[in-house]
Amino acid sequence: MSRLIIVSNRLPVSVARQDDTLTFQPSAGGVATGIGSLAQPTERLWFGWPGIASDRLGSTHKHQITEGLDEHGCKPIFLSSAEMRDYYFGFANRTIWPLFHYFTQYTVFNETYWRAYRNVNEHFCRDMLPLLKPDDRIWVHDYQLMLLPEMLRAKRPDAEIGFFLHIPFPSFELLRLLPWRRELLEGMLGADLIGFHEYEYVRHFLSSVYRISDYEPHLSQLMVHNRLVRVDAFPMGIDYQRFAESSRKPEVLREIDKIKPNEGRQLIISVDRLDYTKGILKRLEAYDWFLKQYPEYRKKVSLVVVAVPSRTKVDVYNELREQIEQIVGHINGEYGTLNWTPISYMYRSLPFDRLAALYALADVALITPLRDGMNLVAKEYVACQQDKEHPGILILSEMAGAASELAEAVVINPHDKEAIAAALRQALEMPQAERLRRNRMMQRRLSRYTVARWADDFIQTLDEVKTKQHVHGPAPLRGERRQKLIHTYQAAPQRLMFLDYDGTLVGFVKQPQEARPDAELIDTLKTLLADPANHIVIISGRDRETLTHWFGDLNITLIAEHGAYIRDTEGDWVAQVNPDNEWKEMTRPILELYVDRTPGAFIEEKTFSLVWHCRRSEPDLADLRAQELKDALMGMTANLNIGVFEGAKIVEVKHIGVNKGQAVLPWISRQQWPFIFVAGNDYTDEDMFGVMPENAFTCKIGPGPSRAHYRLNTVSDFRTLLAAMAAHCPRSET
Ligand code: ADQ
Repeated sequence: MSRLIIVSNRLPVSVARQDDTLTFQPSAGGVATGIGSLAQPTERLWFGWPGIASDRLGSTHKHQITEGLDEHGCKPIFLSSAEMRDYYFGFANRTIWPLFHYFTQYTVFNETYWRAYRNVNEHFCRDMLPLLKPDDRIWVHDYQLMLLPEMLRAKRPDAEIGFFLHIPFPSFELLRLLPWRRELLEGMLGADLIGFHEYEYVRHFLSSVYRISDYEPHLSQLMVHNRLVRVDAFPMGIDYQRFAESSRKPEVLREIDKIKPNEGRQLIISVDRLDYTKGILKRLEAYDWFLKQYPEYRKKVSLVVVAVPSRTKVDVYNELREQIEQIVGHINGEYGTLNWTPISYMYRSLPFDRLAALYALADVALITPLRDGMNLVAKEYVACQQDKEHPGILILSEMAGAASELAEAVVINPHDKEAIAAALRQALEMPQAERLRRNRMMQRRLSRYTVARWADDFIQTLDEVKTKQHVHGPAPLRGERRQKLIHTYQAAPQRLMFLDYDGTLVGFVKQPQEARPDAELIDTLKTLLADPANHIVIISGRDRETLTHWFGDLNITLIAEHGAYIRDTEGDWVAQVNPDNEWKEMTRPILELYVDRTPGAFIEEKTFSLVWHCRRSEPDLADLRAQELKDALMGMTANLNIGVFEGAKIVEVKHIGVNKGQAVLPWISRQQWPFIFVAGNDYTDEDMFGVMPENAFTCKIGPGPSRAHYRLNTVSDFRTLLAAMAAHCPRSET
């Protein structure tokens, strides 16, 4: 059975050192609980930082830590204090965290932090590789390790890799601020399945991929170097049973007795890590406003604020702590009396029993993050409302991922102190039956989609993606297949090769005229042509002038405009159909209209076709306009001898008798070729693949469905293959 490999910044076991003694303390975080109760029990191995900087450890300690963690199924990634400073407190928590939570004012762009982040991701990759087995499933977690999926993929192309982001994914407008945005996206796209808490984040991610990378998502799926990648929402749940049943535990009941407020006073709680994203300051301001606006509630309510210390090595967190303490002091000073303190403040982590007691006792939970990937506290609080006599009610920020699942809470905008004050009043006054009704609906949902279901769902979907990847599509041209091709090439006394140009021999550029062949390509072609056994045809959508200019000096056959013109090795260009171009004058005004309406679009004119390009335009607008243009052209060309085709960022109107399939037929039927090789990357090349005899090696360059038998991922892969063929030519052997 395959193992499950979990990777996260921290291990679920904390290692502490007192003098020379090491202690290992397992912590039941959400992910660990979910994985621990997977429906399908699997062998597990967890990689992460053990919690002590490696420069404080000698080799004996490291050895002891490795052995101690082994018993918990964990493998340590030892990181030094400098690595933690720049990678974790630097790039992860001073760059990604604030930016992804829309706090641009706290976002630091620092090259040193970025380098450390990349290096630490590489460090994880390096340490993991020797311990991985071929059929392991790897699940990488969170914003500290966004580059890791691609790094692992580079070394293990067939690995099954999932990635889950626990924080929000921001809109493109935010992500574009980041100088390393492309690297982060490419890093995540190394995974087969990318999960987020909410569909909103899926949408943002796909829209950024569309705008920043070269991949085009379709309905939450995209092809990355011929690998199907799925992106989906998996809202993380909680261990519902544990929280729902907690108030029956004697330890929790004892805690409840200890902290119960005075009879008749309602208890409001606020529980979070001390983080600016949680909106604690705004919450306190709103409480202040509430006491001012509704003085009748003074002495009738108490607010307990629990703030868990967090990232104390980052300045803004310390500043925030001071500000919170000041405002707590101010409110208590302003409204407090001898026997009433409006706010009790605790800056610490609480043991489970105490936390569960607080949840159970509180009449209202005031959870108002300014941004939050999910927010599990809100779910835990709802799960703990099992007392039918005194059910509590949740007030929740609409900016928390949890808000879409907890719609029966009193949902507020965390920046609107009037609304929060009004919500507090509404919650405190809410009749018991209404509280019960709302909680019941939320509890039903939370008890179904628990953290175990979440983990199961993710793993199952990951398996499905992996299965789907293997089902169809051209086979990768590597290993034995590649050897067979080279072997057939070597053995053949006559060889015929059809090579498309753009996207096959050279990569795409924004301006078509800039894609001229480089010296290396010309050299490879010359080497191949020096072998009299080779007959090479460059077959392109380009016009005659361009092809003559680029390849006119070579002893090569050229086919221009998708087969409209052919130039044999030494002859002139010969037209293959009669040019009848009246249709151009009819369709040109429509194409021009769509150029005017689409900034960045332009028209390319060829003898037998007109092409509308939108590669330089804003992608959503370009898609919309391409569809509109296609519809408009279809309507008017229905009775003419022309067709309308949509390709990669183009709409082309062309003479119907002209296509690459027709153009190559005479060569194929000329003789029995022991070796035919055809390479192309887009829809026009499919016509060639379709007419080839069974023994031909047809090769699609890049992602997407194809009639070709084989696939290479990139232009550079294809050029490496051409160079390998050239290496067997007579000229290179001398
Ligand atoms: P966090 O930002 O840490 O998590 P949250 O989801 O609320 O936020 O999880 C906090 C956890 O800490 C809860 O399980 C809670 O029980 C515990 N906790 C809170 N206060 C505590 C206290 N005083 N003592 C002990 N434990 C306490 C990040 C993202 C979230 C996302 C989670 C999970 O920021 O948006 O929901 O990961 O993906």
